Amino acid sequence: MKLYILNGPNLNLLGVREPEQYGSRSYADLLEMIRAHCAARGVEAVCRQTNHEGTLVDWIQEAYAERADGIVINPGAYTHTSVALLDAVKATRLPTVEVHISRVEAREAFRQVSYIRAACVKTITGHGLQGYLEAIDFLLDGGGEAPR
Ligand code: CA2
Repeated sequence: MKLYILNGPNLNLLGVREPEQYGSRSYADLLEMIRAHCAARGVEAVCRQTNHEGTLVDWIQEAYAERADGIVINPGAYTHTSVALLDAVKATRLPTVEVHISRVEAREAFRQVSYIRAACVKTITGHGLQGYLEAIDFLLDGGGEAPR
């Protein structure tokens, strides 16, 4: 199996600031956690981070073209603004899990809106970096039926 693990804007800054919100571990730590977990579970993980909305759209389309089995995505602030990401996930019909490190539902009103959520099979919020591993397990353990 092959999963795409996509991260949006500023997530490369993890551990640099706002530890009360996002913890003290770095993006490199996150990559290492995902690498170890996927190796243990025997799944290939393609991990990417970008600050650009269109690049996330390109990678969602790439996951489809490469016949990936699912996507784990933390779209960062594009969660709250991007119809393009919603359309991309809808179009590919790949089972997609939305992950947020913080508990977005307990933060500012604008963070409680998620456009991409309507196309996702699951949303995990507030579980820190562990949330990515839970999303991977969900997809691997049969939760990956595409919505429709
Ligand atoms: O909780 C999450 O995972 C978020 O997707 C993170 C985004 C935020 O815009 C979403 O509302 C919720 C922001 C990531 C920014 O990460 C930083 C890390 C260190 C220092 C500053 C920002």
